[in-house]
Amino acid sequence: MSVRGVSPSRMSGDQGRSTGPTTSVITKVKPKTKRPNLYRVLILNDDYTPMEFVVHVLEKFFQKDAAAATEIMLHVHHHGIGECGVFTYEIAETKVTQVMDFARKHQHPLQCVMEKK
Ligand code: TYC
Repeated sequence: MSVRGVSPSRMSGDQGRSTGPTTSVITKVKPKTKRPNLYRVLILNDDYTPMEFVVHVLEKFFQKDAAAATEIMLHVHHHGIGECGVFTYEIAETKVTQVMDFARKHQHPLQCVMEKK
């Protein structure tokens, strides 16, 4: 021990840096990619919206070809509900709004909703 507890090496300008044995802190780098929350966009059956209109919606807003759109429309017609696609929150919300606005503009009661996967 030296003057007032300061070791001799620190009295000559080492600014408090260690003069002793080297120690190391090992840090683990965690890969930080997170999977986004995903949402299903669904359409609901009703008694009034024409089948051709639903097929058109699936082609226009969900990039389905005629065969895929017809298959989804018939599934909804027979089972009451069906999936148009799976998207991140903002995209799903946009699709729902686009479909609801388009249906209202054409005075059809078609309903479109999203649900968390
Ligand atoms: N059920 C409608 C009819 O018979 C057709 C239809 C299908 C409506 C799917 C909505 O999401 C729907 N005209």
